[in-house]
Amino acid sequence: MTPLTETVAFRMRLHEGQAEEYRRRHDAIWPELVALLREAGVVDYRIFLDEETHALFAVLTRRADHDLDALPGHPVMQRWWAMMADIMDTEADASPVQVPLRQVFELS
Ligand code: RM4
Repeated sequence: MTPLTETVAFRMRLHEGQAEEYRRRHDAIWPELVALLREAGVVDYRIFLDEETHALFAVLTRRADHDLDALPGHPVMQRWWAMMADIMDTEADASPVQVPLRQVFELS
């Protein structure tokens, strides 16, 4: 049977000294961004910080029929990325630099 969800992970990088600010902004995440992520198929999304290296590890479970590939073109996503760009490593278009992570173990 085809699974209904899939979990992916990726790494981003926070600027040094911005942990509290990153937390603060995510505690106040815009309802319209939450709605957008949910509508695109995000079921569960967690971001962990390695305080030593400032690496952010995102673990995201999405519906197998998700529409996340359309997010970079969405104005709400673009506004969020522009707002976050001062505290994260970003690409030229202000999206965060995202390095995919390879799963090497699973117990579910
Ligand atoms: C992150 C970053 C990601 C976004 C989350 C909600 O800091 O901007 O791209 O998915 O916030």
